[in-house]
Amino acid sequence: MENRTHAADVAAGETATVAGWVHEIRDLGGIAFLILRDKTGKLQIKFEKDEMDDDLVETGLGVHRESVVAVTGAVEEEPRAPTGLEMVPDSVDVLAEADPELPLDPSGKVDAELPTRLNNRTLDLRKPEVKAIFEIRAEILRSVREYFRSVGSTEINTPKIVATGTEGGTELFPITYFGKEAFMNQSPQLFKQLMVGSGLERVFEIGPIFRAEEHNTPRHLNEATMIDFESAFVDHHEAMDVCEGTLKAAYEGVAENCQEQLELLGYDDFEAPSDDFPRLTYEEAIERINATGELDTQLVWGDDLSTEAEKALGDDVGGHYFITDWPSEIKPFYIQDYDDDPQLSKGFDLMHPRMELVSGGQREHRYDELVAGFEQQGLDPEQFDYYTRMFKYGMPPHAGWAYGVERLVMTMLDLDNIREAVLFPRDRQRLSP
Ligand code: ATP
Ligand code: AMO
Repeated sequence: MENRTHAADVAAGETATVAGWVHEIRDLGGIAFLILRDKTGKLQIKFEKDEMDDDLVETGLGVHRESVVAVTGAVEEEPRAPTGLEMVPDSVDVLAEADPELPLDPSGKVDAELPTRLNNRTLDLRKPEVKAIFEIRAEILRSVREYFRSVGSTEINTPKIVATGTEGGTELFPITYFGKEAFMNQSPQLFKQLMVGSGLERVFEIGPIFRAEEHNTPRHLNEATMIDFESAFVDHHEAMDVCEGTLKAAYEGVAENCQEQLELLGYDDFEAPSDDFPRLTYEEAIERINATGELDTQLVWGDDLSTEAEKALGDDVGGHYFITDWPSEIKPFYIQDYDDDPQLSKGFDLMHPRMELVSGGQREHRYDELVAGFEQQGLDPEQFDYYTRMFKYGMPPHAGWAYGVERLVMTMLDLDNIREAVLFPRDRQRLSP
């Protein structure tokens, strides 16, 4: 619609055409109002029944809620209207009639459970506070891309149909690929590493990953979006610097450009973290967790951190923090170990007090050590030949990491369930919409 004006942009004294959804019809007898809603807000359309053409009144007031209409009329100042402006219509076009039985009330007056909301996501996203989550998500991705550009990183896209897994064999979705076994990609890990040995040196990817997680939790999805980073000629500490910078850039972008959305979500004191994130070694982390006294059984060196342990430490630290120097055994084959202590790896995690946000580390770039690592983890290096082969031809020292976008959105906005941060979540029960 060429001549369309958004609700928030109409000005008193002008004639305009607005188009959107019928949010509500309020009939007070002689006078009635159609409240029109579009992506920018709402506008009151006034119908004075005795003074207006009957057909116009019938069309404007006879239409069901959530129908799509275009209205042309004069805009006037009206202090009693919610926005201080109202429109006196000359014409009302019904562009799409809505069924009077709605599966979900987009005005938000009637609450709906999450499954109903997800089954009717289109209607759910007509609610400004739901839409706000996705506007913020888009701002996070915009700020992150801009930050990556500022540190000289090139955006790449890697295959999502692959021959091997990287993050442990059990979480793969198998598919048939012209009669051969193939998988949906769990992580761009091996491809992004191959790129640091290419002329690109420093890369990032924002894309989907697929994990056949059996469990149903508020923080796991079967299809998630990852922000991956990998760079040649950096160690794990330099990679953590970029990781921290990325998170701060995301928060700063949202603080700067999403004021309206944050208000809708009830934040009046949203602040980007400014202090340096503490970097605890794994050993310090378990000591600190044990000292909280929150766990029934004390952790010993070599244990992975349970959800309870992560929570105890998160409460103790009180903000974002890194855990570095993990036991080699609980980190994947591609993470480099310390030469002087092979039990210890150069892997790290970035933690939010509520959960893990990022895994990363310095990578093993030496061919012989890499192949030995495969064997130690019971993997067949032959299967990964497409990857290991390139380590014979000049693979620089490198490090990198990956964020789960939904976990970033979820922790930033304090959402209870990760599904709130995805338009169309994929979980154990949900394959459509
Ligand atoms: P990722 O799987 O990507 O590494 P994550 O946060 O799920 O991210 P895990 O190592 O899988 O990391 O799990 C971290 C902690 O969460 C583990 O200690 C594990 O006990 C706990 N956890 C994993 N799955 C579940 C689950 N289904 N229910 C409760 N806790 C879980
Ligand atoms: P990892 O497996 O820890 O590391 O994944 C990185 C981050 O991705 C997010 N994430 C998920 N989010 C929602 N649902 C899931 N099922 C899910 N799985 C993972 C988490 C997690 O911290 N290749 C390494 C990264 C690297 O070393 O560069 C990897 O995939 O926020």
